[in-house]
Amino acid sequence: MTKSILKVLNGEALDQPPVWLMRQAGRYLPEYREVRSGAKSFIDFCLTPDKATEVTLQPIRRFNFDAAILFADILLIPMTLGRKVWFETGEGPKLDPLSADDIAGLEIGDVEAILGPVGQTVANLSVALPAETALIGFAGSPWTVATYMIEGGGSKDRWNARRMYWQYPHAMARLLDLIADATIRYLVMQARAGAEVLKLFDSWAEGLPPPMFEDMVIRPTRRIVDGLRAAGITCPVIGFPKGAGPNYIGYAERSGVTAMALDHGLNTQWALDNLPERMPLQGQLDPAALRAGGEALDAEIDRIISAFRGRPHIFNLGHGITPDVPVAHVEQLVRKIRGE
Ligand code: 1CP
Repeated sequence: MTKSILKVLNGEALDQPPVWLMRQAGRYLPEYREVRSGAKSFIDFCLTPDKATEVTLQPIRRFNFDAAILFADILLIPMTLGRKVWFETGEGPKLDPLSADDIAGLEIGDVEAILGPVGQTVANLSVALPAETALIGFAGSPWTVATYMIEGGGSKDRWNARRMYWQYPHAMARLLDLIADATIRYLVMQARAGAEVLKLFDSWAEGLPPPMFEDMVIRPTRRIVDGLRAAGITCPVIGFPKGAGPNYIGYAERSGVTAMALDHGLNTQWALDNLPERMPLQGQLDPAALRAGGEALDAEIDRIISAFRGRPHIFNLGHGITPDVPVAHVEQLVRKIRGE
């Protein structure tokens, strides 16, 4: 039996799309909060295989999603470049901001040792998951990871990272290559441990002018996909250049990814008309519609399913599930998609 998500990623259009949700393991689940509260820190939580395995399995037990996504975070990679990362409660991720001068001194450390516990989590999951559930590994895309490294955390408009691209292009190119090369090793490790699909999150791909989108998003993504293929990894790769708008076209043509995740702001009809007909597409429910629930949620699910009918489509949100979503709304979504 081929898992439904793997069928779609192989180009099949199914009558009933497979479904999983970005950030499906997380604070909207009481059982997640329970495990989280027992962890020393968020990074420690990500690097404790038993805990990470448990919270990855929680949404599968409750909702029987068609895929599990490894519990980890895109901000583990800066640690392999010798940078400190910590999470402050209520404030999100913190890093020491990186200057152009700092970049010259960066080196890739022992990725397989530093992130070895994540490999162990993947190995645990590949044994523990039900036979029909696909296992998705992931990493942040180099541009998005670089924005957090340069800014020292989240930021409103990624000003320092954008400025560094224009002002210190060589430093920026070096940083993206280093992140990409560390990410290749990290994803190779995940694939060898049992991840069947790999996803690249480029959460800050929005608002970049064409040359920058090419250099900062498309090329580094291509470098990762080529590196994986050169290492013999054949898994499908889902790219998520969130907010890319019309830049999704060049991304589809040149990044080398197998499939693309679409954010909820992208016009569905435009996507169907402009993106390759055979390319599997994932998305694109507004997380706020899931929060709202009720008839509006049902109607929006119907719209999305009908729009993508006849095309290879995986149902998902256009961005991560929010902590305020009632569990009952997720149950409603799964029932609706499965016609139960
Ligand atoms: O205290 C908590 O429980 C923190 C919440 C949380 C969770 C559940 C964070 C902090 N990370 C995660 C897990 C996580 N992050 C996963 C696990 C698997 C799943 O999806 O269930 C994944 C895939 C991510 C990816 C991630 N982390 C992204 C890309 C996707 C997206 O949402 O855009 C980004 C940008 C991050 C950084 C991050 N991690 C956590 C926070 C608060 C942030 C900052 C987000 C921001 O800057 O707005």
